[in-house]
Amino acid sequence: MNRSLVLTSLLAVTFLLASSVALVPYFSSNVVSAQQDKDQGQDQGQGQVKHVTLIASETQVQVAPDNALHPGGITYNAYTFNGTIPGPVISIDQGDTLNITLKNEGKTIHSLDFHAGYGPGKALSGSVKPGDSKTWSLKGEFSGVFIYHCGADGLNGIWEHISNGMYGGIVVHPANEEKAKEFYVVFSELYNNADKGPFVGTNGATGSFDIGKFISKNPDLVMTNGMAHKYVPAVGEVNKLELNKNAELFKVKPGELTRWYVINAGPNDGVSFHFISGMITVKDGTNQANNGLGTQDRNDETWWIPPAAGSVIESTFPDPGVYVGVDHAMADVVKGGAFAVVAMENSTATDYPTGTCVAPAGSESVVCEEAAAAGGAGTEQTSSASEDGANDNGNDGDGQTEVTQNATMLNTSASSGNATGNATMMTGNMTGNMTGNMGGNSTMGN
Ligand SMILES: [Cu+2]
Repeated sequence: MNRSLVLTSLLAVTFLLASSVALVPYFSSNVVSAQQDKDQGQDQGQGQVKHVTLIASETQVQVAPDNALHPGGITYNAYTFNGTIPGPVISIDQGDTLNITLKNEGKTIHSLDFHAGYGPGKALSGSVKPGDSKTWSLKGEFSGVFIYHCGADGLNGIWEHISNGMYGGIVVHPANEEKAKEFYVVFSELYNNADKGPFVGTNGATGSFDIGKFISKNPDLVMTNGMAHKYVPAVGEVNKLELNKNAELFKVKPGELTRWYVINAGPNDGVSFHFISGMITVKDGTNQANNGLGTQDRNDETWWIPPAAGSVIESTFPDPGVYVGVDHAMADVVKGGAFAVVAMENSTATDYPTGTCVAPAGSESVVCEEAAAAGGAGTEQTSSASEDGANDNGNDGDGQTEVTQNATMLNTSASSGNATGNATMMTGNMTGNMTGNMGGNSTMGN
């Protein structure tokens, strides 16, 4: 399939990254309790026993930034795991046993359904009443990335609980995985009874689930990691439309292998996953011959991810500049389903947008700790040509994601990993006038 006229026109779009990258505060309560059960240790060479706690609750979250499309921004009465949409990405190695505790701190019945395995009482928690908790075990037999989601009360209301934000990803690393910079991206739809549509928004109201919009499959927003246009500062090379002045960006080194654990939570529509200016290789399912991820598709353009599915997408971004991951269904781009990727020489191994880092293969922890380690060591990264500073958060050794700051800093770079190593401020500084146009005439800050 050749690139369409629509894509050609999109290729001409420049994402102006003039605004510095400040933190999006909505992950601030993304708390994961996780530890390895060291006393149990190795299970006869069959992998390790690891543990994760997910806390179900009802939480108000911001789901769209304040921009022309959504004046005043949009907040929503969400249902969440660990306080955020999506829930945290949980990472284990193939053969590991994952002990899961689901604590219900909400006011309604919740539950959990893991697609990474099967069996009643294994993949499914069963209903967990408010105030209760439940612990059970799942064996990571098959590598890949899989969704987990709430199943409500024995499926009664599952449609609303998923729509409201109760989903996340579990990564099962294969034994022979190639090293890559890895990211967690979850696409999903939102059906909001307070949302009056583009350029109107909610007039300050906080919305809730809209069953009518849901049945007619007409979402107001398509979100990446819980927010529309979360990672898209602006579109337009000549006529600029600012979409998110606080957008964090995905940063990579030109030419490095990147691996994207892309989940489509749906709940109704698929994702036509594509990198503008990029190509993708899809690895998913298990290749029995080498016990690794099976390669489904190589050097292709767009990959269909149906609702309630995840795909492992690999790509390299050969030249400095801006690339854009999209749900290539154009209505879904307008509704928010896109994210900017910047290939820049001074990208670091730990400059992840908040909440997108995945614990690598062989990690002791089920959540990402890499960024914290780098921050604690006082890692500093500076772009000499930068006008604006950008600050990311890190994960500390307890597996708790902590937003360390939310301020934009001009003409500075900073690293302030503190003594306990739980404050990482990687600066991925972008030039104030960095334009990465899709024709390869990118101006980079290096
Ligand atoms: Cu639920």
